[in-house]
Amino acid sequence: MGISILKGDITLQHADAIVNAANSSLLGGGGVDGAIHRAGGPAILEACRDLRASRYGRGLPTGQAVATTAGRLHARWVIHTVGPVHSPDEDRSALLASCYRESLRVADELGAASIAFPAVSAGVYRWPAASAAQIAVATVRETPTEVDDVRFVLFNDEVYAAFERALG
Ligand code: AR6
Repeated sequence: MGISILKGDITLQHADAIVNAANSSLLGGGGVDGAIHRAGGPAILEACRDLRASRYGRGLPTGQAVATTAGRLHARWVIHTVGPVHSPDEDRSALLASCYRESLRVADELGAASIAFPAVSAGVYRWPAASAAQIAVATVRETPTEVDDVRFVLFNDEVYAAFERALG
């Protein structure tokens, strides 16, 4: 498996799966979530509503992942995962690691060969960039997967630099 980092907008990626840093409602939001829904169009929200009605009436729990259509994105699937809100009082890093592990598990189930991840929790959920990057890179390295192209697509310079350092 190859891991690469790129600077830019994840909605422009061509990949089998694009990961969304969603919230439990699965009904959209700001940040990368808003960008994915805007670029991918209404089919994604429709699929999320169906998931709410069928499997996730109480929302998608933090640390889990689920796939939908990618709508108009240059991808086959969007994999929605819910990162933890960073807390200064409680170590929630296992939940952040779970987002990457579960996304790869879903990608394997789908047969995805390539996947693009944003820096889950590193925006609205306030996770410090260095720690977010370290957890993301370490978890992907440790997770057995059939996905052979893993990309981290980072939107801002600070987060990109943190991933560069984490990758070594
Ligand atoms: N492409 C790649 N990365 C992006 C893009 C983009 N188009 N836009 C933002 N980022 P965030 P979170 C980066 O806030 O912290 C939403 O409202 C951003 O700079 O999108 O997990 C959800 O609905 C940051 O580095 O996600 C939830 O309510 C990273 O993506 C909540 O925010 C993650 O920032 C989730 O918060």
